[in-house]
Amino acid sequence: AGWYFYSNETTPSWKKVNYNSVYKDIAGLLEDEDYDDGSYGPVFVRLAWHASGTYDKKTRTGGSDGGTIRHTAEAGHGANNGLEHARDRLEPLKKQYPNISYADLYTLAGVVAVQELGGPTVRWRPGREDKTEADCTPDGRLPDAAQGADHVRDIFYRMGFNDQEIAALVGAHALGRCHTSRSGFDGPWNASPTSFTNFFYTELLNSTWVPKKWNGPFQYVDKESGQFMMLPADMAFKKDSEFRKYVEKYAADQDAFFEDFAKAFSKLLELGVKFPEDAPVYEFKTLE
Ligand code: HIF
Repeated sequence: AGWYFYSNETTPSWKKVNYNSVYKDIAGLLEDEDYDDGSYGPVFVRLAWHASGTYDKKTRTGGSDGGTIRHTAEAGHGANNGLEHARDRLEPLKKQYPNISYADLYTLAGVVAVQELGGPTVRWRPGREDKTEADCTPDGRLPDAAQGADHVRDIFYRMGFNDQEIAALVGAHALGRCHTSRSGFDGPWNASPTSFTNFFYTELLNSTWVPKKWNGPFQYVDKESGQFMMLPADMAFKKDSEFRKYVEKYAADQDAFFEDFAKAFSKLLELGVKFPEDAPVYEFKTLE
């Protein structure tokens, strides 16, 4: 006795965090009347997804584990433009809860945003560990919005999703907007970009989409008002008959969309993550 060099502290850092409390504090960061449509929720969802969507099932590389999206090497990928707004907004919480990993913080922020903007409960587990800049994935793993169904399938099959799951995920484009300063595209998908709804599907099917007349990248706007948009990759879900089956289902049945989205989004946030065996599954209660 007495010769142990290492500390006898054995509790891993992920166990020292009160995740219910982090959930509430992230929820408190959502609203800001000076940002976009008044909410950081949409960009939190995009951060969680871009942190996770680099996963490659063949090489078992990428994914949210490691929190590598915070490093300049990965943050600087073109697809990640604008995500500094989300990371900067969350940074004070990393100071407040030094034991949470960035990887857990960013994925949890996506869960909080989905739930607090009116979406389904998304099962989430803690225990991701942060890695170094050397673990960043190469550029090119996230989808290119200018392309169609074949490309969307290539990207999401690489992660291990099937057509039904891909079609369920894409409903998240009910949230937020495109920014010319980030992706080059412009506008929100519908009139309620801070509410999680099945409007992506209803708008896609029910509006007439015409090419936007402008000098920017090719995209669609709704013919009637010209205020709402679809990316070429979004339009693939209307044109491709296999995807369209699910689009029709989710447009008609919001509950089915919520249930399938929750499963697919939870799976996305866990791709490639080696969770500690005793990591509990959280189903956070939405506030109010
Ligand atoms: Fe997006 N997505 N996404 N996306 N995305 C953008 C914005 C958001 C694709 C491209 C874009 C998903 C899939 C795909 C969100 C969530 C998800 C933008 C605009 C582009 C170009 C960025 C900007 O200019 O600010 C493509 C090609 C995808 C494959 C089909 C996911 C399913 C829908 C996985 C997903 O969850 C959210 C939320 C936004 C809004 C961000 C904001 O700042 O408002």
